[in-house]
Amino acid sequence: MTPIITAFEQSPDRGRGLARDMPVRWALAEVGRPYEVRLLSFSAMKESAHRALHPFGQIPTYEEGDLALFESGAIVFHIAERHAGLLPDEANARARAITWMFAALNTVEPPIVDRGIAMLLERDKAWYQERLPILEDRLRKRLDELSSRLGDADWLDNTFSAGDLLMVTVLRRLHGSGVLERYPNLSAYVARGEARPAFKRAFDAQLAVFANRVNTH
Ligand SMILES: N[C@@H](CCC(=O)N[C@@H](CS)C(=O)NCC(=O)O)C(=O)O
Repeated sequence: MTPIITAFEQSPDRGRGLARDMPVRWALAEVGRPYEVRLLSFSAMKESAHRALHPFGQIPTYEEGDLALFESGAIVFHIAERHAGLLPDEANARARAITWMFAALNTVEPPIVDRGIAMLLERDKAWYQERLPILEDRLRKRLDELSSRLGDADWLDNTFSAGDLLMVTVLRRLHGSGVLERYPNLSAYVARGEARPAFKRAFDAQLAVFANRVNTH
């Protein structure tokens, strides 16, 4: 059965692959599974039909037969568990790869998103100039730690896994900020992820949605 995922009809990132359908598309491409996409407007996301699938009225969701999932990390985990290619077979290596999935979403993404939100939405607040250096420091600390753990390895734990897929996805949020460039090994790590054929297929698929929208409006 072909899974159906949801994505923005008009992504605010203008096709840069930052919306969270991107890791789901990438995971499906890595394991070689075709999928269908249901595009949603911002208002459709908040309607009850979609909220039945996603309690928070967001994208992405994943439907496969009578299974409906939300949360991009849980969806990537589901895909990785059901198909070969994203988690090692050996039990301990598999557990470590899953640990990196959580680390990406729970430990590395929050300081990236906090800084991004502050810069986007809080610039006009009286406390912005005081808060920004605090957020920058928190992010620097995390990236220092991640960079020193990665060292000159290609991937976080030997072979590419769903942990790398999510970590690269999270780090891509820093594109254009100048932050990633301070860490040559993390920049190279992200570039390595983006060079994977499955990443390119997923990226092109989400970009086509944006390009199609621009061309038809
Ligand atoms: N933790 C969720 C976050 C989902 C999320 O933030 N989705 C965004 C797009 S990347 C969204 O739907 N935003 C529109 C909204 O919240 O109204 C996940 O990883 O799936």
